[in-house]
Amino acid sequence: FRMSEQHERISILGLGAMGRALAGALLAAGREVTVWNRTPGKAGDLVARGAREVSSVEGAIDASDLTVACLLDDASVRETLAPVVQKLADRTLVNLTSGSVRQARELDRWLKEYGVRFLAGGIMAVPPTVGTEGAFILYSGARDLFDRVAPALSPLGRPHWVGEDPGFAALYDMAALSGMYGIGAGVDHAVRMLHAEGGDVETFKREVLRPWLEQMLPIFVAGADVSDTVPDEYNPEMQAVGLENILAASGEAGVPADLAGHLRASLWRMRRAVATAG
Ligand code: FVH
Repeated sequence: FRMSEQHERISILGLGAMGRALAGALLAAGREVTVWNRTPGKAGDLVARGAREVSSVEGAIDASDLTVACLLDDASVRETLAPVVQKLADRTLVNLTSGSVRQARELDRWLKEYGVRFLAGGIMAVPPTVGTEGAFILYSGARDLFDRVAPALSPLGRPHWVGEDPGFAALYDMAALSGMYGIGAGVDHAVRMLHAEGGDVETFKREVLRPWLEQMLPIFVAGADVSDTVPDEYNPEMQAVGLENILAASGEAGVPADLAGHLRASLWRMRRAVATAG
C-alpha cells in the first residue's frame, strides 16, 4: 500500500470552533472523519455531512490510524490522552492544539515513550479560512512522517514542515502570533487616538490605516496575508490561553517581559471578557 492511503480515515479530538472547521474541511475533501468532543452535542451538521461521532476517545483512536487533537491547550491534551495513550502505540497523532515550545517537546518525549508516531502542528488559519487558499499548517517532527501525513491533511491548508524539532511548529506559530498581536496593539492605539481627538474612526481605518498597513506590511514580512477578524469565532478563553502561550514561549526564550506589554494588555482584556461572560 501507499502510506498516504492509510490516512484516508481521520479522527478529530475536539469540536470547538477550530475542530469543527477542521472536520468540515476534511469531509469536504472526501475523508472518512470520526469526531469526539468532551461535551457531547457539538458536532453540529458534521454528522449530517458524513462524520461519525463517537462518545469515547478510545472509539476515536480505534476508528482511524491518524488522530488529530485540536483542544484548548496542552493541559487538555494531556488530560484527554493520558488514560488512552497506550492505545496510540504504532498510530499517528497530530497535535494542532496551540501551546509553548517546551510543552510540544515534552509532549513529544512522553508520546514517544509509548511508541506513538507524533507530529506537532500550528494552525495558521482561523475557522472561516481553514481549507481556503491562504491557510497553511505548520508541522514539526520527523520529516518522513510529515511526508506520509501531509497528503491526508492537505485539505486543511497548505502543509508546511518547519523542522525535526517537535517544538518548532509552536515556535513559529507563537512568533507569528506575536507579530499579529503587535499589529493589533498598534491598531488599537491608533483607534484610541482617533477617539480622543474626535476623528472619524471608520473613515480613518478605510482611507488611511488600511492602505498604510498594506503599503508597510511587505516591508516587515514579505508576502504576508491579513485575514478579516470574525469576533464570534474567537472564544475569549481560547484567546486568553493563546496569549498565555505566547508569553510562555517568550519567557522560555528569556525575552524581556516589557517587550510583551501589548500581549499582557490583550490577555487582561480576554480574562475580563471571560469573567464578564461567566
Ligand atoms: N479559533 C481560532 O481562531 C484559533 C486559530 C489558530 C489555532 N487555534 C487553536 O486551536 C485550538 C482550539 O481552538 P478552538 O477555537 O476550537 O477553541 P474552542 O472553541 O474554545 O474549543 C476548545 C475545545 O477544547 C475542548 N476542551 C477544553 N478543555 C478540555 C479538557 N480538559 N479535556 C478535553 N477537551 C477539552 C473543548 O471541549 P468542550 O468544552 O466542548 O467539552 C473544545 O472542544 C486552540 O489550541 C487554539 O489556540 C484556534
